Amino acid sequence: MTSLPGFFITFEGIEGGGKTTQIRRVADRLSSMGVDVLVTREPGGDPLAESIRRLLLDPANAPVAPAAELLLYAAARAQHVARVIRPALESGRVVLCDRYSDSTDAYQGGGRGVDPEMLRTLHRLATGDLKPDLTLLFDLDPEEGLARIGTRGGEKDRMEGETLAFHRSVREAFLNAARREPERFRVIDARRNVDAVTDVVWAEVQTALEKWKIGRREACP
Ligand code: T5A
Repeated sequence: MTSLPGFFITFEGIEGGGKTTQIRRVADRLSSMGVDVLVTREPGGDPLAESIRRLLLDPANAPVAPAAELLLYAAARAQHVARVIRPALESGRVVLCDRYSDSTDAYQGGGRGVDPEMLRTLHRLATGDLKPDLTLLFDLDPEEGLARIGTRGGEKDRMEGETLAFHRSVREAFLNAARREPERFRVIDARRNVDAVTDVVWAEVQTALEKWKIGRREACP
């Protein structure tokens, strides 16, 4: 949990879980209520980090050595946290981030088999141990998620082109993370239709923000 004045929510899950759709809906609702909200994403969210994103997702760059992949995701995050996320939280904004360090644990840890201790060290370096206040994990079968991505058309990016076994390991790693930190994670059943998912997501966000506002009032009566 961050000790900064703002509130940090991350949206996580396998490909096609619907994070991007839901983050936009939450941002629209919060903005219409007058909440100062920042929407951002990983890898990306800053010009340098967006350049790294293009390198990472370009299928023409396959195969990428696992260590190179890990370090590029970490480099993008270090820049994003320092230049975008931390300043926004310091100024009291609500930050909605499409993927964050749990994606590294799931994809590079669960998917590629990078040692968890190594991941913890890199997170400390890249984020200064900045953790989300709330993480919404959009969970569904990878076959279904990849089928959704397929209906969008266009070329698959480098990660989407990984095997089904890889995506299954990633999903399992996300679910394990949620089991380890139940106070931070909320697992959302992403198989439901978009509006039904929004209802659940919105309820979770409202509850978390209410607690945050009460905490702020108690800190500065
Ligand atoms: N990565 C990322 C790492 O390996 N390590 C890291 O540290 C980080 C940060 C990022 C890639 O990088 C990897 C993970 C990823 O592979 P990306 O383009 O950001 O790449 O990929 P995603 O985050 O997976 O984003 P997508 O936009 O592709 O997928 P979303 O956000 O899960 O889904 P969304 O909302 O775009 O929806 C996908 C499709 O499904 C439909 C939508 O209309 C859309 O067509 N849809 C639904 N259909 C039916 N029912 C619902 N409930 C639906 N919700 C959405």
